[in-house]
Order: sequence, then structure tokens, then C-alpha cells
Amino acid sequence: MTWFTNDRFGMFVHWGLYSLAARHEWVKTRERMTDEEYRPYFDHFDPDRYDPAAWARTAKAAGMRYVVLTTKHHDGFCLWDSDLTDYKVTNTPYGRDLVEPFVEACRAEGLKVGFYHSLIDWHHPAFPVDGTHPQRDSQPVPAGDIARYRRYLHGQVRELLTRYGTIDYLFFDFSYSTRTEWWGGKGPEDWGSKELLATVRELQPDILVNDRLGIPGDFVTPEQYQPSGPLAELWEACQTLNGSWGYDRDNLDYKSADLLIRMLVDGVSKGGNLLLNVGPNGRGQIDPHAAAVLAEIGSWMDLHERAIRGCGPSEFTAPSDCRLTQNGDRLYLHLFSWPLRHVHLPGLAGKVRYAQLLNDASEIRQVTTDPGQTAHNTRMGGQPSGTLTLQLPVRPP
Ligand code: FHN
Repeated sequence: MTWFTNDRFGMFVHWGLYSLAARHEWVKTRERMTDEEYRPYFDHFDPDRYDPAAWARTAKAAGMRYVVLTTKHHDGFCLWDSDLTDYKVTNTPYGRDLVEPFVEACRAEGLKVGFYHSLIDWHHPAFPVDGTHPQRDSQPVPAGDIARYRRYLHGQVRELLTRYGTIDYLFFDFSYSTRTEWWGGKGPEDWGSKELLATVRELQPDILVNDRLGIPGDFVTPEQYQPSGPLAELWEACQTLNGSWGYDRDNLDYKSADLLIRMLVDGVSKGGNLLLNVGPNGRGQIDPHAAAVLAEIGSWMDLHERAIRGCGPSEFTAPSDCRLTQNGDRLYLHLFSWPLRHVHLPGLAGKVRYAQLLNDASEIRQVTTDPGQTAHNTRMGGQPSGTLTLQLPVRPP
């Protein structure tokens, strides 16, 4: 069990120039903006309310135990004082490195530190962008450019992994299949993925790296969906709150806390993590709608975290519309719909020592023990809405 499989729940933070556009982090490409048309976001980037300590407290209160920040997204803008480019936060009106205070704030709250880093770079002159980019629709991609971009990519990753102490997690984003439909590239070969991964492990021996270099990493990354069952590899589903990774001012279509709790429970029941995204606005603040959903999740996690932290799939079969998570002899039954008259647990006859609701420790009585299964009376009133969790200590096999 590593910190990753113990913590189970993390915060993803998509933040950068696109946060001022407040429409979507792909706004530059979706709206076919030239560098000049995108420039006002650089010239006006001044997040005066940036408070990574507040972000860290919000994450911790929600039950999250690691935080992953976009150091550079596809637009190429760097949130740290890179020596390798002028397209960085220290050249904006804000003028200061954003990454160091983020790292320090996470550590101060006892949270693991993660970096997201885009392989794609729509700003770098040597990066062969896709045909939808207005500046380079017709330009042929000079063969030598990708080698020059690759050196830039490796150099910036080295900066990030040598300047800020121990980094626990790295989310590269994103690779393609072996041949790149965008410019006929070769994916991992273009990124120098094998060499880059070797450098990462040399610089940060204990770091966890995802699978988006296009070669195997430490965990796979289903995005905006829940796998239908356990996966052979370590895995982490990344999800947005409202369908947009970056701050999207007019999009108030937030997922409910209850749905997100069920995603978290479902994932843990299948051996996976949930990385839930926030998109801070151009002043550096997590918007109130997002903060409210996270706070509601935190209320549930406060009473139920032992059914998540350190848990994984159970050897027993969950009844329909339920999930089972387990940690040693502690079995947790999560009811996604109730009240039921009874809930039947096949294969557990004589094995459940006691049954109680996790939220208030109230007993749930076993009413019958049909051959091969137990049944529990779950007719209850006055319980909190949403996912209801029973703690069922089971007798060792
Ligand atoms: O294109 C990006 C997207 O903007 C976002 O960063 C997600 C997060 O996993 N990754 C890519 C899409 O898969």
C-alpha cells in the first residue's frame, strides 16, 4: 500500500492564462486564436487573490490528500520562473513564481505534491501544432523542430524536479497513439519518453508518474469516466466538476456532491483513485460553486473516510446498487439507493460479526440468515441523504 492507494482522493488544479478567458482551457485552439489574440491574457495575468494555503485547506477539508497543479498547459504558459522561456508568470504583471508557494502550502497541510505538465505546447516556435492552429495551418513541420522542442521539454521537466524539493506525483499530458494524427509525429519517440522517464526517476526516485508519455508509467488515467471493473494496473480517474478543466464562468452545471461521492466510492471499490478538478479564476480563487461542492464532499468524508482511506476492492459480491470497499477485516457496504427493507450479502453467512451505520455508529440488526447469506434490516428514518455506509467487521477466513 503506497500513499497513492491509501489516500485515494486528490485535487486537480487547472490554472493559467485560459482562466482569464473563463471559457475553457482549450480556448486558444477552439477559437483559433493567434498568439497576438491570446496575448491580452498574458498582459493582464495578475492573480492578486492567489492563496495556495487556502487551496490546500480546501483540498484537505474535502478529504483530498494530494494536489496536482498545472505547471504548463497546452498553451505553453509556465507558472514558474523557467530559464528556458520568456513565456512565464514572472514576465506577467504578477511577476512572481507560483509553483514554490503552491508546493510549500501543500506540504504545510501534510498533502502530497503533484505536478501536471503538458507535452503539447501551442506557443513554442519549435512545436509542430495541429492543423487547426491558425498560425501554422499550412506551414510544413521542419524536421529538426521536434528535436529542439524535445530538448526544451526535457529541460523544463528537469527544472521542475530540481527546484522544489520532493515532488510526489507527475501527470504528463497527453500523448497520442504511435502515429500522431496532428502532424504525423511518433508520440513517445517525439517526446523522448524513455529518456525523459529515466531522468524523472533519477531526479525523483519515489515519484509516481502517469501513463501519458505513451509508455507504461506507474498508474493509468481514465479520464471523465469510471472503469466498469477493477483494472490490472494502479489507476486514477480524473474528473471535472462541471465539464471544464479550466475556469468556465458561465457554466454552472456542477455535478452534485452525492454523485461525486459515489464516483469516489465506486472507484475505490474497483481499486482506483479519484482526482477531482478545480479551475481557479483569474484572481487565483476557487469559485464559490466549486468550493460548496467540495465542502459537502468533505462533510461526508469526515464521517466516512475510513471506508475510503486504505481501502480497496472486496472479495465479496456487492448487492445491486451497492458497492463494497474493504480494508483487512473491515468491510464497508455503501448503499447507493435506500431505504431497502433488507440488503442481502451473499457469501457472508456467519461471517459478519456486527453491523452498524458508519455515520452515527447505530446498529443495523441482522434479521435472518438465509443459507449462504446474511440480511440486514436497513429500514431507517432520519438518515443523511446520499450514500449510506455500513461498517461490517467480518470474521477472518
Ligand atoms: O487536453 C487536456 C485537457 O485540457 C485536460 O488537461 C485533461 C486533463 O486530464 N487532459 C487533456 C485531455 O485528455
